[in-house]
Amino acid sequence: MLKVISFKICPFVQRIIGMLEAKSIPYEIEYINLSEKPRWFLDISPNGQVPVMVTENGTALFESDAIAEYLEEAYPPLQPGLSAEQKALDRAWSYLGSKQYLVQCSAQRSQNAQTLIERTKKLASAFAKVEKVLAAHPFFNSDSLGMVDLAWLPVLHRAHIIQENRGYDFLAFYPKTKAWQKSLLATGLAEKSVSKDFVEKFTGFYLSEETLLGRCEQGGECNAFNPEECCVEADCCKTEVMACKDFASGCGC
Ligand SMILES: N[C@@H](CCC(=O)N[C@@H](CS)C(=O)NCC(=O)O)C(=O)O
Repeated sequence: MLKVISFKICPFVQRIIGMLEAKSIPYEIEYINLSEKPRWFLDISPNGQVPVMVTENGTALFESDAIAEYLEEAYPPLQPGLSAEQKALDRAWSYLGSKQYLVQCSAQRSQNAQTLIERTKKLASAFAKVEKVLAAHPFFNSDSLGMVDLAWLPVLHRAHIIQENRGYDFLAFYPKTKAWQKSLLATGLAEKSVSKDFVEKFTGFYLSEETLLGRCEQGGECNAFNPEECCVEADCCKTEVMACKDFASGCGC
């Protein structure tokens, strides 16, 4: 059976588990402590990072993009019959998604408003790109789930948890992306791709007293700002650190 070496709140792992679940491929998971990586893990993981996926042949695959592409090639495809061009496009949109994982992690860990604004802006520039190409399909470019959907699943799932718990919505100004998020969440893959205690672990780390989002109260003053209308036009994000309450009026201008 395939084995995935994992860390509970890692978005790169979530994408891979999402693929395994979407394709109904049996797998097992072993969680490790990243601050005390076991010797056996370091021996099989060139970068010392999760996910690592050990195949049926005992080969340790690493790098989530490579693992996702392996799963799509080695098992029945999610969307059969795609042209080489379409596959290349899907990979490109998937890479754009996986590049946002660390951007989102750092936005969620922001300790003050200015940092949250800067980091939300970075994330928003990726949402603006997908917003332009999303059409009238429930999923990224189709009526059925594909590679791009799974690459963005961790980002859209985490944005949803933040919004539910704190009212801060990274997608507030991207209605098509929001609809896409809704379709993805309706598949149930978000829950299936994480551990049972994921929300607790995730909010414990990203919504702790140490983070600005953690200190903002649900239904309180912390609203998402519109980076396009507010920051680009009014250039107001150059202001110094703002308090949580400044979000109430967009980005405080
Ligand atoms: N480029 C890697 C990134 C994976 C990654 O950053 N994993 C994090 C956990 S989310 C990790 O293992 N960090 C431990 C470390 O870098 O030492 C991939 O796509 O698989």
